[in-house]
Amino acid sequence: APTLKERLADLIPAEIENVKATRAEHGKKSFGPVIVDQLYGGMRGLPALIWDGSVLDAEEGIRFRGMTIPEVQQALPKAPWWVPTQEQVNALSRDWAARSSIPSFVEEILDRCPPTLHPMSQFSLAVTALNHDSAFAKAYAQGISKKDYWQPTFEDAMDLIAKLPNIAGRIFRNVYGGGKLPAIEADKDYSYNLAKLLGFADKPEFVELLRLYITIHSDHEGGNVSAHTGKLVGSALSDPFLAFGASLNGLAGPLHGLANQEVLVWLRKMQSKLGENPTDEAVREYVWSTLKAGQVVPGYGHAVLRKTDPRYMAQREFALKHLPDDPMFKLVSQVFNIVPNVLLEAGKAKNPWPNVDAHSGVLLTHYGLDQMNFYTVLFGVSRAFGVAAQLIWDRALGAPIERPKSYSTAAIQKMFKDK
Ligand code: FCX
Repeated sequence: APTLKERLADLIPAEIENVKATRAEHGKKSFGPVIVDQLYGGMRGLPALIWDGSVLDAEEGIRFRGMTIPEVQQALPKAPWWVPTQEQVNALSRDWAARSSIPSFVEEILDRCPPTLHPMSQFSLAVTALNHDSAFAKAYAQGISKKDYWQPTFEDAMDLIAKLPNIAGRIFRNVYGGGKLPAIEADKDYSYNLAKLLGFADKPEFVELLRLYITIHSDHEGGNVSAHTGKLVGSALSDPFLAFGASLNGLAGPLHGLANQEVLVWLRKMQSKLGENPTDEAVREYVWSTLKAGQVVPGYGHAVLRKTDPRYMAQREFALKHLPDDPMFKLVSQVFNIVPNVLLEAGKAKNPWPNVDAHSGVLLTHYGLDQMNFYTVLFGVSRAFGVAAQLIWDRALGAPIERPKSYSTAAIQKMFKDK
């Protein structure tokens, strides 16, 4: 059975031809007009990127290489991302374990961070510092040919993914205690090892949760802030560590990945204000008070989705199966019944439905991982899979440096003066 790298080496030549043929046949075709509002409106809906790992449909949600989340769960009951056979899963797990240690200077950087520095900032520092040993940066300095870029990119991508549990585990223990980091086990899968480094390996249900968590957070097509940032920075031929470090800084924003932390903070505040078992009316008023204070309801709304996020539903199903009576899950469900109506009534949000972040924190809390400002680190570990995969493809297919055109307001006024 081929390794992941051998499989890629097989696929790349045909994909290069596929892209060539697609461009030859469709390269000059238009997607329709670009309107001025899209320049002012955060490029919403602007067709601008190629991203092969996953595609997001506004109604249906995410598909990974054509598969919905339930289909992925069906195909891979233990949901270890790509690999079809158990033998290949094991080989990949062993490969990641062998690559998992981080340089001692990176350990020192983390150990010197004050525990008050947000875990995401620590995470980004450490990932950026891994560029010290980048195979791509080294090969580039030695004059590697463009057609071979993907190979050291692949090595860096695998190193990146492999080293994240040790980085995340070290940050977790430095900030919240829990003693010395245990060793990664080469005969166990990635999620088990991540759980172990966080101190949760004795909870099989938590390990199962991490498998689901990592899969559903791994990729959400190319236009979201973390994915696009990684692709953009990678397009300058910055190596995968520099590119993914930049992704993490975007993921750390409250409108993106930090929302999972914000949701828990918001729920906790609600609990302390309203007490246990609040009435629907009290919750409704609390939601309104958030909106009236000029704040967003975290975990609700989406730039692309217009239905309940299937990533939310997958987590809800997990909760219904494993923790139906958890009081915080009950509150999350109650909020699910109330917030969409309030957002519709308020009339601003284009999508009143919950996204992935509305549910993840309550599951982690249930198993004792209640350190809320660590949550986005887990999102970041997961997102590495999607970003790293696209970085490999971008280098394999010779993606050029990104350079969209910007305009000044004066230029727009002049351009459309008499139109
Ligand atoms: N609560 C209150 N107001 C909301 C809202 C929410 N949950 N969602 C959108 N709105 C508001 C916007 O703030 C905007 O107000 P404005 O006209 O005064 O500027 C208006 O509704 C229209 O925004 P809309 O087009 O619907 O949404 P955007 O594409 O601009 O933004 C996000 C999408 C996700 C950023 C937005 O819905 C939001 O802020 N949600 C809360 C934060 C969150 O959950 N983020 C995580 C998203 C995601 F899944 C992830 O990346 O992890």
